[in-house]
Amino acid sequence: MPSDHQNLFAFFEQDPEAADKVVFGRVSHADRRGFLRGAGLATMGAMLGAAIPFHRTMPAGLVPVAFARDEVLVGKDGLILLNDRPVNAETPPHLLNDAITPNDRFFVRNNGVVPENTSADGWQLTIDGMVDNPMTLTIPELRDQFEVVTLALVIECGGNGRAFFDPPASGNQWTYGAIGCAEFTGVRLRDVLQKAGIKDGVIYTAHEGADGHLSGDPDKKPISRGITIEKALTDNVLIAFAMNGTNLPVLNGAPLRLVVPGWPGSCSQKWLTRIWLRDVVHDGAKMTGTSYRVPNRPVAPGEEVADEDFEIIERMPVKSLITNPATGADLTDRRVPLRGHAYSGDRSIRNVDISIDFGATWMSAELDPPVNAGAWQNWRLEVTFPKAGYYEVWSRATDSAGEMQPFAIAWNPKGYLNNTMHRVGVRIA
Ligand SMILES: Nc1nc2c(c(=O)[nH]1)N[C@H]1C(S)=C(S)[C@@H](COP(=O)(O)O)O[C@H]1N2
Ligand SMILES: [Mo]
Repeated sequence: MPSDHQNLFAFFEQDPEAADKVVFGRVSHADRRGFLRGAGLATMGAMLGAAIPFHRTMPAGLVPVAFARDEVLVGKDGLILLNDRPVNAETPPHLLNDAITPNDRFFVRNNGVVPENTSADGWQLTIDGMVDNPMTLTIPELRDQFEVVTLALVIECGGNGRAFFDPPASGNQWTYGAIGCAEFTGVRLRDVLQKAGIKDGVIYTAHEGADGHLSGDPDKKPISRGITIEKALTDNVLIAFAMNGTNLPVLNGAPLRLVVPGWPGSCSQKWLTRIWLRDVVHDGAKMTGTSYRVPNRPVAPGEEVADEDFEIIERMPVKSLITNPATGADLTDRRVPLRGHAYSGDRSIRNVDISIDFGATWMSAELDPPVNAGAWQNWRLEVTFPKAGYYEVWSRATDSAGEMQPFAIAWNPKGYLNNTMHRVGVRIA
């Protein structure tokens, strides 16, 4: 497949013949004279889970919408596919209404190709680099040799909210849903590194996973990021082998991943095979250049910024989400139970304020404490809209350091860290 195509739909537009081969690979060309039949029809029907009554008028080269989405989002429910190669899919905010995000609603951000083998049997994690005792551990060894903990932890992509940048920033056009908070079970990265023995002079970790580069070149890695050793030694950074009480989904890094709450999702290496310690800032794939970096000073929208003026993103900013009601909802009851979450990297949330009058007045929401550091905090507020009409609900969180969500985006060239207030539009009948 050409690497520049955005998704199967675009692929069909660009090169219907090639796309046809990829999608209907098991059907020989001679079998398909303009419409599906025989084995091709049966295969397609089986994949769709239903017969196709109008198969005679279904043109060759037409990819069923349902098929395109299901094929790449196995085990996911209601996610919006932004790209299928690599797979990138976000969760609409109203599907993030649960206190803990279920596995089938947890977003997917891949930079490369999912590894073929994601079985826990025989999976190995190597800890090396600047350590006294390099180690290779299986998942049962991790479980046996270290304390196993379960923590609710947020993972948010650094580019969440990029879709709202003007001028636009290239990259996945995430709106709100490149975020989730799940209960991860695993061992602390700190405990494993301490057992390996951290040598003097270590300043950074470096992470590697088993996924392949999009080019197919086995010598290239899709992504290899790291974190400061200080962050690595905090007590809620996990090497996780379970998510919400079950195996990690394949798309979310099965059988083993890092979870680095509060920092860009890219730090949370999936399909984890190696962590090495370094005495320099890690320079792996997507660590250098302008990847996951922002200017070290405020810049005007559209301003050119020299590469040396970028710095690595560490903690993620204060943010909130409205998860009920869904934007665009038509509501008949004027009393509406608003709900959502709020979070701020390495900090807690002090309060969440809600406006239903375009920011003229604000009401304080009821806010739960985090179940543990690194979890989002749930908030709720019942409001009564005064009369029928269109309203916007705005949410604005303030964190423990007093930082508050802004109204406007602090623009940066790569479209990271958009933490503007969440706005949801509703009509009251
Ligand atoms: N091995 C590997 N780990 C990875 C990635 C990847 O492409 N490969 N993507 C990273 C990015 S950019 C993000 S935002 C998170 C997303 O985690 P999720 O797909 O489980 O939601 O995984 C990170 N870990
Ligand atoms: Mo990301």
